[in-house]
Amino acid sequence: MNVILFGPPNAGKGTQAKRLVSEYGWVHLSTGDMLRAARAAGTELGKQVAAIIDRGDLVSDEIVIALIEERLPEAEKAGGAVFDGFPRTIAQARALDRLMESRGSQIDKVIRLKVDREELTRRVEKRAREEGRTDDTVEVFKNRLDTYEAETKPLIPYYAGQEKLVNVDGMGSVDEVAAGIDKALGR
Ligand code: B4P
Repeated sequence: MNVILFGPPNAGKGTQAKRLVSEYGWVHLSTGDMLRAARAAGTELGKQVAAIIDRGDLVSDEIVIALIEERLPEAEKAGGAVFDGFPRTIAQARALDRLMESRGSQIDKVIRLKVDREELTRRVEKRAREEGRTDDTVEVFKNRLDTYEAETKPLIPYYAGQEKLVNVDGMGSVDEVAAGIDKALGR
């Protein structure tokens, strides 16, 4: 099973991805986590992307596609992947389709977490207190939301056209959202 968790910044994709991975043994493919790890390790890539992440802009398609491609064999061995925060542009989605097809695989479901703007802003403030991420300020969050509207939202019709998109209410508690995702996955 290959699942994409889709939604605006702070919708809870990472939170739900971790739960799916521990429940079903799939591999967690979070481009956000991979980029933050590169930054923490001080690699060339980490240095290249730090300012982009801090502004709330998107890192180049080429970089994130290469990060994902590298991890696909691991996901195949595990019998499934949860894509978290990827794809975020139409170019990334097309590249992912091509990669999966070339490996005799495919995306099975795209779970869209629906959360309104007020709740997303509340969660930024919460995560800023708990994790101290450099992109968790209200100002950067506004830019991330604008970027989502312009670059990522067009993926909704893209995956609806492939009949893979399922809307899940992301406004409830973590457990309530998890139950909605399980239902959408038929589990
Ligand atoms: P990401 O790491 O993907 O960040 P995210 O969208 O903010 O997080 P998510 O939706 O996973 O929210 P979370 O579970 O943490 O991206 C960071 C940056 O990396 C991007 O801005 C970009 O620069 C770069 N990047 C990443 N992928 C890229 C790509 N493909 N292409 C280009 N650039 C890319 O939850 C948020 C908070 O809410 C947490 O505090 C959590 O505890 C809380 N929460 C979660 N569920 C809740 C619930 N049900 N109720 C109450 N609180 C909840």
